[in-house]
Amino acid sequence: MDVLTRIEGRVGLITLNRPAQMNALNNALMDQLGSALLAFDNDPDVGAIIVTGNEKAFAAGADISEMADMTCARAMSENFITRNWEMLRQVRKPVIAAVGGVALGGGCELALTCDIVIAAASARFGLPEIKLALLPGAGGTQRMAHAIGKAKAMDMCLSARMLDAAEAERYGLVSRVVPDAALLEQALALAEKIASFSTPALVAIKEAVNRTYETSLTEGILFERRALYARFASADAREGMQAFLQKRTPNFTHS
Ligand code: CO8
Repeated sequence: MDVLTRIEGRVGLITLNRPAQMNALNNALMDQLGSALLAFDNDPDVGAIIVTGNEKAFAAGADISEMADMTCARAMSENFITRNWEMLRQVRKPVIAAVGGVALGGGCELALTCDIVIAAASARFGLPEIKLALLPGAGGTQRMAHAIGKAKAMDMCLSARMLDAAEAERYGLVSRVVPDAALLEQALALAEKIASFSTPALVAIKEAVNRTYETSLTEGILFERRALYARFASADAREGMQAFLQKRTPNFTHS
């Protein structure tokens, strides 16, 4: 299998598993990744999802051997990239990328598609497609510019400059940098914490934050407000507020 899955507590863990190819993303891997993500998204016992690789590579980008003979006509007729990448956007629960080693090209775009990126101290991020006379094709030009601003995104895309983990954290691409050996443990701790909260509230927050990329401030604020009002119809919000007032731990039923 190119993708391994397991559940720890309320966390769905997905490990990319093509170590000999630095986890290069071919269609088979991406199809399995999409299926694994959707399965966890639909599993009521899972509250958060982690995508990770190994210590050398989160993923070194699109599989160049699969792409080398690609033609424009085939890319269009096979719906190259769109086919299995659009699935990632359908995932409603929080997804954490735990990045060790390189996240390059499509691998960097995969991390950018996740909701939170946590990086090992030795992780590196890059969009080196220019070296192949290509360009990012899974949202990298857009999401990187949103994540770190135009100047640095242009630098990465045009010069193939790589960021180390500390730079990536400083620029806002990564939310936490942890020692290499602690990556999975820290990612699981973060995911467990997130998954302990009310799943419908997490889904509402993810949807609202993502609105910022799609809409004006006025519309986004309206969207957020309606989402908050809807929370007042939920058992979990009632329980969360009662538990606070009664000085006890809330017992969320994810409803
Ligand atoms: N595709 C296919 N095979 C790869 C890839 C890749 N992207 N990256 C590494 N490999 C393979 C190597 O060919 C090598 O195989 P073998 O042992 O059979 O020769 C093996 O993995 C180990 O690689 P290296 O020997 O090169 O290991 P190094 O430690 O010297 O270097 C690097 C590691 C820096 C990761 C180097 O391999 C590298 O630069 N790889 C290419 C990175 C790259 O250019 N990525 C961008 C690809 S284009 C892209 O992602 C477009 C995105 C489009 C959307 C996504 C669609 C899925």
